[in-house]
Amino acid sequence: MLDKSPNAPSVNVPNDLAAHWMPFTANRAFKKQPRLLAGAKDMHYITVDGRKIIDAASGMWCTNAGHGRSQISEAIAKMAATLDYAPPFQFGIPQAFELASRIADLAPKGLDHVFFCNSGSEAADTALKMALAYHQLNGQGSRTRLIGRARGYHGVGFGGTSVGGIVNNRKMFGTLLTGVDHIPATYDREKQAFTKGEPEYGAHFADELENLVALHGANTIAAVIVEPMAGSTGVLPAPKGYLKRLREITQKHGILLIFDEVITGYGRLGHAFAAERYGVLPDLLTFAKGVTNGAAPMGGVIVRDTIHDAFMSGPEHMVEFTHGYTYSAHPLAVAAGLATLDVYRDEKLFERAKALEPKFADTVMTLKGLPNVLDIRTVGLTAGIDLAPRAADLAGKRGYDAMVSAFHDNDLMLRIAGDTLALTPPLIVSEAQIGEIVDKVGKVIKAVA
Ligand code: PXG
Repeated sequence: MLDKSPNAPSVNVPNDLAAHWMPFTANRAFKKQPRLLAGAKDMHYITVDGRKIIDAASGMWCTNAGHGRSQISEAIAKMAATLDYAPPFQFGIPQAFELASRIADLAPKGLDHVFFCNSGSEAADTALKMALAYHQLNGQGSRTRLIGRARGYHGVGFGGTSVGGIVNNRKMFGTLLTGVDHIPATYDREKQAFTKGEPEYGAHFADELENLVALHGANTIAAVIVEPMAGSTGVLPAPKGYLKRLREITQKHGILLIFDEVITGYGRLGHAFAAERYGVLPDLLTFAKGVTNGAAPMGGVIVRDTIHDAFMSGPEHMVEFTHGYTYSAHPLAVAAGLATLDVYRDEKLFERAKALEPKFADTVMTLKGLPNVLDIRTVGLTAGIDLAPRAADLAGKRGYDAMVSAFHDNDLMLRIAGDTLALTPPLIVSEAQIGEIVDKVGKVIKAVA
């Protein structure tokens, strides 16, 4: 507890961790044995006690170009000194228009307009609201249902939580949005275990959408939102042909398709966006994280012409889409975004991810056979490693122990989703560093056996 007695110092530093209620964190366990970071450069974090930790998580799927990129920090510093803040409603900054054009250029042809916000959660909620409003404008206001997918993650807003399909993230929060339904997850361990890349089995999971259409009526469904590769739930790559089939079914029924590319965007799967990898054009595409290399909060939605244009009607002095954030296209985030895209382009990092994918997959697969390893999945520069739970009533404990062992005993940062370890290193990772990471993960897996 914070000591608020009159004689206590006004801030109980450096060891009082009580005031900061940490997000998505086991607060009590953390505060008993904190994992505190002080710096970062390239592939490494530096802890407060000066240890160098190899980052197998890109922070949190953010720093695709690695840490401490001076081009990005200098752009932020310059912008901070020049233009601290500019109102994004009814005013704008030239650089925001430039960034939007460059993002639209990176996106598949047909996705041409960019709406900025500050996070993946805001991007998901923005896309869902756009879908609902689009149908209203289009004379199809009965289309109000939103469809997500089991094991999907779309952030923590009420919209994203509602369409999300990770049960633990939903069950504390009441009724959420009404009219939401979910298609099943695409994972079947018996048929897919130890697959590199997209599994052969599972395109038919998309057909479940037809059942929801039959149940609810196409004329009540506004949009379907999916991650091309489900990240937070433990790295579930889309089965071959799955996304194409989802596109065909949504198109047939006039349902909008939203790709949540908060994780898959900006090179993670070897392309600017996963939509390109799969040759599937969604109607809306959300991004965040990698757009600024994590150096400033930013998210956004890339939108098809037809949808954007539907809004551009009515009196010209009127706001066309009654939605936005005080910090939409914040100057510091815009500066970070432009510098980040320069780095991605100049260092050909998306191509690099693609070239490294086979080596990464092969190296991670060498962990097969270690104690408790039930499955390993890889796609792009990402891998999920399922460990068996310690016991039926101890779900997530082995995974948690692995994260702790990685950080404290093996100088490794990884992400966990329950008992699944997720590896998602910066795209600058070298082949030797892939080997080093996998070697450390092997040690961690043995340590928690
Ligand atoms: N959509 C997707 C697909 C995401 O992965 C969000 C939306 C929400 O983004 P914000 O910026 O609001 O957090 C995410 C976030 C993990 C992990 O360890 C993943 C995320 C966040 C935190 C941890 O897998 N993804």
